[in-house]
Amino acid sequence: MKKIIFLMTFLLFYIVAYAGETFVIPYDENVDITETDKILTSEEIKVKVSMSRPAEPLKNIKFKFTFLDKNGNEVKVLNPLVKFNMKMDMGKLVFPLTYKDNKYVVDVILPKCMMGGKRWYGKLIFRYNYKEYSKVFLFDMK
Ligand SMILES: [Cu+2]
Repeated sequence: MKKIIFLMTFLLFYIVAYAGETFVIPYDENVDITETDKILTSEEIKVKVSMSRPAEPLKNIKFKFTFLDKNGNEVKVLNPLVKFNMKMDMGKLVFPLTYKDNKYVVDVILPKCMMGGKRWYGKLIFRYNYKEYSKVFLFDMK
């Protein structure tokens, strides 16, 4: 019995550690970067999102983010990171962004969906002017 409890506890810890965050949004063409770069807008800051295409599972995908203030000037942000997930939980996929040549970049390798799903969601999180922002975009894998 003790062994089983130990095993169950271990399994539970494993599941919790592996579980990612899902952030599914209804389809919105304005945030679909499958074919083209998009600009995610909000009152204070705009974010241009670029991706190397086509996006394929288990292959490197390069994401670039440019942050623009109200006047369209490029600005720096704090602690930018991007999370990825599908409708089903594909695990913890969190990547901090690196500032390079006036852009925030990250190279990502995403797993292959065992259920045959193609649609991925990205959640960009950063701080700007003492506020935390999060923006969700989506794309389909090839
Ligand atoms: Cu999946």
